[in-house]
Amino acid sequence: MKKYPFTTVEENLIKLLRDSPDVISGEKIAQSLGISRVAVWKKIQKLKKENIPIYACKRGYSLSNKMIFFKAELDNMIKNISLFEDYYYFYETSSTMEIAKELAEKGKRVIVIAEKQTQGRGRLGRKWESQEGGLWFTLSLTNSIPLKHVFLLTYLSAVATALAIRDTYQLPAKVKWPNDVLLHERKVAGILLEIKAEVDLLLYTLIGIGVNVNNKVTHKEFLYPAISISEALNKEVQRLPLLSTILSYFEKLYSEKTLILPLWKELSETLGKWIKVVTFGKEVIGQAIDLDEEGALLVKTKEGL
Ligand code: BT5
Repeated sequence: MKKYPFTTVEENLIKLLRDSPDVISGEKIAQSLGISRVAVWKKIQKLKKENIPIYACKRGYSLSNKMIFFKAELDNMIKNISLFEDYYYFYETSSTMEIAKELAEKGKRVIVIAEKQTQGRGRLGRKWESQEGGLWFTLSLTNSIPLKHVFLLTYLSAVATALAIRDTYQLPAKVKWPNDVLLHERKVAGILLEIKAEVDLLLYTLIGIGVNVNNKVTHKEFLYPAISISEALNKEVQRLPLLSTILSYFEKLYSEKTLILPLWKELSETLGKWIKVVTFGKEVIGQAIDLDEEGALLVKTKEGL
């Protein structure tokens, strides 16, 4: 499996298209990159085959999605993180959970990032819309943490994501039980935890994090109203600072697990509210009052706690 899909020439070609405000001719590209026009044409055909949205017209080429992570940026990001040994980046894939699972099966602790997922998933077989412009990634951990503490990783990831959104964009992100991050009472990010365990031994954990950044979220059929960072700020934003900040909070909280639940409570949109918890075949209505030390939500109902 390749960790980065583009060669240096392809990256330079993408950068050229990204930074050009207008269509750019094949001749100009050839000159800038120091390659022949035939070579430019071949590269463009290859990138189009990989679903990079390059459009061709009589006057030349343009790129419709300007959001692509470059190798040097990702190399730099991974250098500052010790929990994960490497990254894998895809322009388009089924789901980063699938790739991360394949790598975790081989014992790899990695970060898998994609610009676009064709089969992005949520919990309980739900669909996760993952168009270009968002931040979609999965972390695979093979470290042994006791199975009974695994639940903490969902809280940890939600807190890391909310804090990173606050730091990076100065937006008042909050956490909602059990796995959401909200902005202005709408869902801006979701966390998906998947594990493989044998009896009480944890083999690996996959943590999927999806943040609506520059992607559009207009779908009315979502369970909960959604929002993106760019919608909240009314402009497109950089995603790399967000990714790096999520990872550094992740690492910090992973090594100081006692901070996780207090921080979650501080950032919580849920505690104190009247809520309806829908579980398998059962609904509980009451006031959310606290989390217990195992992460369960304590709800005060007419019948008691
Ligand atoms: C989640 O599930 O919130 C977990 C989302 C995890 C996504 C990441 S992206 C990287 C990694 N790779 C994957 O394939 N998944 C992970 P859940 O609580 O079950 O919420 C799913 C529900 O949210 C759906 O049924 C929709 O109603 C709604 N939804 C779908 N896409 C959304 C989006 N982009 N923004 C907000 N809500 C969305």
